[in-house]
Amino acid sequence: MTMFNMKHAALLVGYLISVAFAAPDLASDPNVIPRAATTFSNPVLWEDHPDLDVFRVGDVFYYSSSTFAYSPGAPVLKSYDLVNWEPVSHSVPELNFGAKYNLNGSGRGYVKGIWASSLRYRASNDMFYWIGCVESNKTYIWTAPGTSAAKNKGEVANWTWSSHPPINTCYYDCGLLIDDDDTMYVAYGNPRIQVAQLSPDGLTQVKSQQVYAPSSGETIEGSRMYKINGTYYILVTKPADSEYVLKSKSPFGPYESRSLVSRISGPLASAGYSHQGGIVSTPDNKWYYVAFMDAYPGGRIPVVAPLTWTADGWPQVVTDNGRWGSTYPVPIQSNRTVTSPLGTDEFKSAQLSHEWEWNHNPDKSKFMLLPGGGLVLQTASVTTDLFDARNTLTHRIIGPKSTGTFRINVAKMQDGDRAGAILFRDRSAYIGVHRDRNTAAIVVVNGLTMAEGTWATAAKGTVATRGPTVDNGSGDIWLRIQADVTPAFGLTQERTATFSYSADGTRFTALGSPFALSNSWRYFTGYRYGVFNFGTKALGGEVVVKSFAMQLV
Ligand SMILES: *[C@@H]1O[C@H](CO)[C@@H](O)[C@H](O)[C@H]1NC(C)=O
Ligand SMILES: *[C@@H]1O[C@H](CO)[C@@H](O)[C@H](O)[C@H]1NC(C)=O
Ligand SMILES: *[C@@H]1O[C@H](CO)[C@@H](O)[C@H](O)[C@H]1NC(C)=O
Ligand SMILES: *[C@@H]1O[C@H](CO)[C@@H](O)[C@H](O)[C@H]1NC(C)=O
Ligand SMILES: *[C@@H]1O[C@H](CO)[C@@H](O)[C@H](O)[C@H]1NC(C)=O
Ligand SMILES: CC(=O)N[C@H]1CO[C@H](CO)[C@@H](O)[C@@H]1O
Repeated sequence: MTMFNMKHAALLVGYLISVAFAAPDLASDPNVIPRAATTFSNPVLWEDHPDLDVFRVGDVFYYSSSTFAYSPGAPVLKSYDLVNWEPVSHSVPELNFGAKYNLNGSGRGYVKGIWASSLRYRASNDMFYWIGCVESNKTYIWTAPGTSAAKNKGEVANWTWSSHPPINTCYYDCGLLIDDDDTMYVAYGNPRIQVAQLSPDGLTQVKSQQVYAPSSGETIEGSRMYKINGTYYILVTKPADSEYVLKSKSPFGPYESRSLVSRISGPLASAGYSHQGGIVSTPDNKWYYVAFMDAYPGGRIPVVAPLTWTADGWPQVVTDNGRWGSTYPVPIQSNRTVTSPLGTDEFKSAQLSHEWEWNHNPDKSKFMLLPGGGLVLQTASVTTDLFDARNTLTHRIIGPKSTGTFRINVAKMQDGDRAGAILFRDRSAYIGVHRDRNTAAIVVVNGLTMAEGTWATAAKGTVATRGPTVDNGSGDIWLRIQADVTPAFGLTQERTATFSYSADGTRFTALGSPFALSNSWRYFTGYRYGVFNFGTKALGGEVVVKSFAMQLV
């Protein structure tokens, strides 16, 4: 690995492919996403982006996903072709759901926070609306005004989000619809589906009523609401294996129901069924279903398939002999592209990119981006429990197999500080640096676990392997995790991750034994790469995260 900026290199290569077609050696590089292909492969973005809501403004597709206690929450992804996606904003810049989301003494929010929520654009007031129920009590609303999206064919120059007073009822798993006449509706509920009509400003409820209940007594949820050619549709999922379409002439029903997919196999082996999702059309009126599939240990990842419509207005998924296709023709041949998730981030912008989310709301006084590049992480908590430490910064893992490499300067760590690169989830392990008195040693720690269900810390982890000391010269150390997040449902053998370190960024030395990745879905969020720094004795120490590189292997 070199410190050459791979992200820009990948972009440049992508552009060359799109205009000139690829030289064979470039086309075979797994880190270059081909831009001018005529087919795409599923999953479209092998990253954990569950509970998706997808829609289009002009030429731009948008995708919102759920993030639980990670902060900022509810990333907004952008695409020109439904295949290549880049996070460009977060609808919830700070989790304003209560003190526990700060992780500083009032409990913690792991697995709570943002579940299935909804994002739509309202052209009449040029505003994006995000809405989501948190902890079964309240529905939170954030809006981004003044985006000029309608005027600029979907492009948004300025995402500035502000919060509004919550609605004091839970729109569980909600889906927004902005009707042709500009009335706003929300479909929600489990297992009975309700539709609420909102006030003209979209910020309070006018009325709400039940519109559908499954006769079978099945659990259904994950509502997504549409109006297409004068007909109302609500898509709902039966977790975690099917999707139904509800259809009516009125937003308040009565709704008829049909299956869209039921236990459809493919496109990946040893994964769950593609199910919960939404539908979206291209400017030339071709329709697509974007669903997610459970693919633990990686999380829930998006897959795309074309739709056709019956003469009486029911959507049908185009399958590959009954299976979800591994490949389909690309929805749109666009000469515009988005930034690849692969490559190196040297933290050179004034703000963190939207690839990053903290484990909870961060202590903003304890990190800063340096003008010349680099992220300073001062210790923000004194604790012996990493799950209690503030300011752990996480990044989704791209699958099926990738490396995440942090270059960290540890010269200013203090006695008792712990910093490093973690595989962050409810069953975690890390390669890091433990500074005790004058010695900073490289260690692999495993066995950090939260108790399933309560998410209280069950074990704080132990040093499994001790490596060399690092206090050499500049104090830069490269810490690498290589993770295999290929889905492994029903397999007795768990996927593993390995750890290595380097003093020069080129020659890496493995440390510790492979760490087995949990396939359980209960924590919902899949494994992430993360970087952390906390004190066990006192505040005052710091590390500088100089770069993070993610590469497929
Ligand atoms: C973005 O929009 C916000 C709110 O409308 C405004 O305060 C801010 O100045 C805008 N920023 C830019 C760069 O236009
Ligand atoms: C909606 O109506 C238009 C015009 O009649 C038609 O071309 C299109 O196929 C219809 N779309 C759907 C999803 O039924
Ligand atoms: C991209 O396509 C658009 C519309 O087809 C065209 O106007 C534009 O010139 C193209 N841009 C490039 C860089 O090829
Ligand atoms: C917890 O963190 C938040 C946000 O950083 C801050 O406003 C609040 O004062 C902190 N509370 C305590 C008890 O430190
Ligand atoms: C630091 O120097 C010591 C002593 O020369 C050496 O044993 C150790 O491997 C070095 N650490 C790294 C990370 O290179
Ligand atoms: C955060 C919060 O207020 N949670 C409450 C939501 O409602 C349930 C029961 O209705 C309470 O138990 C929670 O404390």
